[in-house]
Amino acid sequence: MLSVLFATLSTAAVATGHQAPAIQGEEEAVLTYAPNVPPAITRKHATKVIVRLETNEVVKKLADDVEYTFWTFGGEVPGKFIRVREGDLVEFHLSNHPDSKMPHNIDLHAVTGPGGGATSSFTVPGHTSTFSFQALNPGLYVYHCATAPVGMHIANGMYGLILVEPVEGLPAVDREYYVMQSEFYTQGEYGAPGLQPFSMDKALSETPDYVVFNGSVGAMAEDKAITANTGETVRLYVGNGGPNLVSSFHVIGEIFDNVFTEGGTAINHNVQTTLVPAGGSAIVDMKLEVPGTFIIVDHSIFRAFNKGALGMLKVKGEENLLVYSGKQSDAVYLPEGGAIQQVGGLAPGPRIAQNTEERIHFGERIYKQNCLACHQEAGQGVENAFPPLAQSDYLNASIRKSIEAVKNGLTGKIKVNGKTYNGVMPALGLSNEDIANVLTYIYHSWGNNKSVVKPSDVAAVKKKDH
Ligand code: HEC
Ligand SMILES: [Cu+2]
Repeated sequence: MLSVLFATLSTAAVATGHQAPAIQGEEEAVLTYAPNVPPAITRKHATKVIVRLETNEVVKKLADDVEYTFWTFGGEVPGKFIRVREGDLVEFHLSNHPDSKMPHNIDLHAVTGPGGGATSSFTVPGHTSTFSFQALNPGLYVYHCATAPVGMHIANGMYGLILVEPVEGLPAVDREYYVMQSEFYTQGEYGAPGLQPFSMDKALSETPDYVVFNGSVGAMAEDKAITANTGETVRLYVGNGGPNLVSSFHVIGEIFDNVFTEGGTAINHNVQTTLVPAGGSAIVDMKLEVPGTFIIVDHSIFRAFNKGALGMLKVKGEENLLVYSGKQSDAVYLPEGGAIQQVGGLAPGPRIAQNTEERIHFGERIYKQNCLACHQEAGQGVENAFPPLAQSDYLNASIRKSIEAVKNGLTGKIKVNGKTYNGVMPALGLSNEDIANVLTYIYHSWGNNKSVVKPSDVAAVKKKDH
């Protein structure tokens, strides 16, 4: 009787495929920047894989003459590619560079566990967090930062891919590449030169100025195109960081022989365009029969020719006139150049609070979007890193000093409720109206003194040039 029960139990465990295999040895993960992919895994057992990833905030090129302050996993967008095997125990070390202004964390969709690792990996600047997980399910998974305001961390570039190879491996191919789509929301229109700040308004209305592959316009085009030879099979690990748009992923002039739909186990064949959800993936294989330049696009086509979602696969080799005899020309596919045209009038300004109640209400939203990540949900702060706003003697002593902190940022030693802080609070570039609202909200929360701050009070405090 007992043995029957045992037999049933162990069959059930095998059937789910989720029982923990024995872990043998350990190794350091090889991580790569797009469009490169770490080498295929050849070992036949599960091991402990140590992954070390650093978050840092860097100014880089978004398009010709356009720069952006990217928040990154590893200094580039997308973040480094991670490759492990089903059953591996992943020991994850997330370090946040001391120069970062923001705390960051990581939610890996390959993790089975609350938040995908987010809470366990919350890391303030100059710290390292460690957590472990077992890669139970094979597939291609997105990872991203999930620190509030989550949308902003993702919009600024915090995403990448982790491949969990199935135990039996993936079908062999000749070349593999890493392609990740995402959007950027800038205050200027597409192509407006200079360092472009993030636009929360455009992010909320899901109207990006840029839709790109691998972090910037042209990152995978012309001399940076991915390459192959005729007769080879190429595999693309395709991810979509979003934050908002779904990608209609397509390679002009090719047909995907295999698509691991949504990065999972089911394989579809002979696919022209595959949907890649925001926060999702696909693996596509194609055999290359003829030479030429194959244009990689999001087939929501204005994004390709007017917002940057255009890459190239350059294939070298002998013509195969049986497969394709026509006169080839890239010209018809080349970007139609230029910036997108100006349509419509100016965006309406932010809503103006008419009374204290509205000020508190609007201010709560500003708090959640801009302050919560550091000062926390109930204004309690983070020990030794971010001072409390709840019952803060610093805050309650002087409206002017609080305005100064938010308007101009704050550095150097300050004392809050008897404890010394010596951190950096960034100037967040909020309008006078928003600063008045957020401070009024804070003064009316968590036992503070219920002061009301007006936009005219904020205007009266001098703005520092940075
Ligand atoms: C990136 C983290 C970060 C963000 C985001 C942030 N702060 Fe701060 N804040 C700090 C740090 C660090 C200090 C202490 C600076 C120092 O040591 O000089 C601080 C200090 C303050 C102080 C004065 C000290 C106190 O506790 O009373 C106020 C007021 C304040 N912040 C309000 C805000 C408001 C309002 C927002 C959102 C609009 C905000 N902060 C966003 C990190 C942050
Ligand atoms: Cu982040």
